[in-house]
Amino acid sequence: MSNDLSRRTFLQLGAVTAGALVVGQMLPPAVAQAAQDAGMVNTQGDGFVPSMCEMCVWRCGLIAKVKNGRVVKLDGNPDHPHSRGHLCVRGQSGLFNTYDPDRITTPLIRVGNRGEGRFRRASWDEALDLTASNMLAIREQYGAQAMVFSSTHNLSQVQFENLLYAYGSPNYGTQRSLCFNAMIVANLMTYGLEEPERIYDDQLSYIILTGRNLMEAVSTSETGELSEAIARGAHVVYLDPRFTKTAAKASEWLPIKPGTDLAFHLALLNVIIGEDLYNHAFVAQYTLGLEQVAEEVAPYTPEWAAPITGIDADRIRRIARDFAAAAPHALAHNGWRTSNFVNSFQTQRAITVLNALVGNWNVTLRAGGGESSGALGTIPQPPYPRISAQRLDHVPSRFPVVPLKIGVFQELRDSIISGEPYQAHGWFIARQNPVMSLPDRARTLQAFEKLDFIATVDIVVNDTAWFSDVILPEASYLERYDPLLPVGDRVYIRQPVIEPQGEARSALWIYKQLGERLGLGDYFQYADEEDYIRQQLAPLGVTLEEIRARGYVELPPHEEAGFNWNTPSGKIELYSETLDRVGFAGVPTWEAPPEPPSGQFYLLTGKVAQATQFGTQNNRMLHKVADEPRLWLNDSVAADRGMVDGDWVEVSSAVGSVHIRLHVTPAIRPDCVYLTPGYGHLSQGLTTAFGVGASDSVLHVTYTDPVSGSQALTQTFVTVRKV
Ligand SMILES: Nc1nc2c(c(=O)[nH]1)N[C@H]1C(S)=C(S)[C@@H](COP(=O)(O)OP(=O)(O)OC[C@H]3O[C@@H](n4cnc5c(=O)[nH]c(N)nc54)[C@H](O)[C@@H]3O)O[C@H]1N2
Ligand SMILES: Nc1nc2c(c(=O)[nH]1)N[C@H]1C(S)=C(S)[C@@H](COP(=O)(O)OP(=O)(O)OC[C@H]3O[C@@H](n4cnc5c(=O)[nH]c(N)nc54)[C@H](O)[C@@H]3O)O[C@H]1N2
Ligand code: SF4
Ligand SMILES: [Mo]
Repeated sequence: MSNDLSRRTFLQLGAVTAGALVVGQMLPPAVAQAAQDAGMVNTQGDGFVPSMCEMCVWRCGLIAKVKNGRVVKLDGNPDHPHSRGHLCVRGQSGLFNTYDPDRITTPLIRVGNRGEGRFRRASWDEALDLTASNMLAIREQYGAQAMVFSSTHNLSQVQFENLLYAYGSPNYGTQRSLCFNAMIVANLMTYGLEEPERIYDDQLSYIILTGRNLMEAVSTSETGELSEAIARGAHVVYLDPRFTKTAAKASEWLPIKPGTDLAFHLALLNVIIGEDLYNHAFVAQYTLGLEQVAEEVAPYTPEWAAPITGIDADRIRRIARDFAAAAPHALAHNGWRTSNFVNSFQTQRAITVLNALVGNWNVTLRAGGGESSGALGTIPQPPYPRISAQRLDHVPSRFPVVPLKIGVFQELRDSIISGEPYQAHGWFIARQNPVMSLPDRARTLQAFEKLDFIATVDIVVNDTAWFSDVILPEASYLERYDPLLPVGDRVYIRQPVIEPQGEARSALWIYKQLGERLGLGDYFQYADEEDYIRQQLAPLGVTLEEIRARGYVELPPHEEAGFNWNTPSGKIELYSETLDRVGFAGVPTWEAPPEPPSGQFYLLTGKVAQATQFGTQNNRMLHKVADEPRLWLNDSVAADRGMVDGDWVEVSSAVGSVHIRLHVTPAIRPDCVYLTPGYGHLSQGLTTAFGVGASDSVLHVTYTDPVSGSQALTQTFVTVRKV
């Protein structure tokens, strides 16, 4: 396209988009060319490009300000329902991840021993050939099942899954069992859907948050909606052993004893059923199993729950009555990373049943909006080979109600160590840091020792890459295309706003190259990233240029399919025969969580607003604004033990110990300590984060909820000793 023509196109576009988009000619050639093709050109060399954030999985819409080929500012896109014009502190600081001096700019191949961190630069051809030849050798010698694949939720995951299923391995590790399996499996068993959508409308007046720290563990749109509800005067009950920023905003903070949220919710059910406060019409029409629940919860009175939870019986009774009175404008929030104890599935079931009993469906909860990804084109591919090998994470044999796509990651790791039911030999890891995110870091490293080959796809040498044989550098989210993302009635694009650093390439490109070398080229029928997106857009009759210019396009209106509860009975299953049949309780039931022996503490983990998981501590801007990570210890306990703020302590669990300084505070229960996750990195390739703080993953013992497969992090008990 000639410059003239593209300038004309820009002028036309400017008229319809109110001049929102202008990308400069001084951009690097490939980006400038693409920008010109999309008609986003001006002569000053400055521009604003719409795309999507990836500093966490929420994917807010952003507008990148680009100057002379560099991103100089990131802002929220008002045209995106997640960001609504706002980016959180991590999103605003995202350019420091892209411009991290520790970015890997060429493929790396290990030269020293694993864990020594000695690598040499390699060409893409060499690194991809080496990866493919190892994967082929493993498949030939031991079968495809000997190769493990793992990745955390991201937009190119669809092609990651394509690679793994085409290769033929059943072994897939996702972050979900480390995150929200308990919530998802409970929703599936009760409503037949993974996660209901929450509605914070003007009338929502009562919210119970069970450890959902929305003010710090941010999901921009929902955090905003909660703030608005609080401003409107909604009553918020917040259960957390720790006084978080959400506790500070709540109407009441209940510093519940860890692991006893189940007892609290069972007592709410007891009052609501016992005092006949439930929604008869809704329960009769849509649910089954009230009698069984009523029988089960009869003994779980507030007086029963009070000594277990540490919350007064009167208060529990009042909350139950007020919640029911506010219904249907009342929401018991499922929580998200609800992997605290092996009874977390039961807690989640109790919450799902509570919501159903008060009939708040289609008022505060609704079945997800049914995004019409079906309207997008798909990339043609042959069918996958049949996979008959057993899975190393024991799904479904030991975890019959856990969906295969979700899995139980920590079990997969442990089977690599045990070599049972067979020995794994290779691990391909993308966009994930299991060395930090799985409990018991020493065990994860032990698993690595069992493997002949480890390859990682990342943007820096994260802790997992540090132990890998090959590291493949992905272009950052500001430097690449990903598959399109439908959100509601629109589809959004992530597009390169700058050139990649060095030779970094998109995951779409990396998986295709690898697929071709594995003889799986038929599964990757796209010429390049732009061709991939054009194939997705084809049925919409929209061009790549149009979506690049606006950041999104509308999807055609789709017919609302009549909604049915996708359970075996077609009703909300307060009692689940499915659970009963496989030997689990059919209704929510009390399971007492273990308690720390005298002198030990529950170890709490929990997000902070300025970091995402284990992947942003090396961001120099976020590093500047972060507090020094310290161990929270209750002030009266510290005084009893002769400890003061700033003391160095040794924290020890059954599996590890770390040194850290104390933060002495009244903001935590006396029987708990809290450590910020994401610090104590092993990789010296992270020059900003290395040496800062300590890792709670070193301390976490691996416990797994037998129903949902969730890890149970708060079930780790520690001693604290002054050093
Ligand atoms: N800034 C930021 N935001 C994020 C993320 C991030 O890394 N950083 N990550 C995103 C992701 S992937 C997720 S899953 C969500 C997670 O968001 P949340 O579900 O809010 O999870 P956490 O912050 O891990 O833990 C919340 C709280 O649980 C408390 N807790 C521990 N044990 C118990 C218990 O037994 N009972 C109760 N009631 N509380 C307990 C902890 O003290 C902690 O304050 O956040 C998302 N948002
Ligand atoms: N102790 C403890 N353990 C936990 C939790 C906790 O609170 N405490 N939280 C749990 C939860 S809720 C979750 S969801 C999991 C998360 O566990 P993981 O998914 O393993 O952790 P992340 O830090 O999200 O890993 C993301 C990786 O992606 C890399 N990355 C960033 N951008 C890109 C990119 O553009 N391309 C590629 N290829 N890589 C990129 C980062 O460098 C980082 O290494 O951890 C769980 N484990
Ligand atoms: S919540 Fe923050 S980090 Fe996550 S996508 Fe939105 S702006 Fe980015
Ligand atoms: Mo998560």
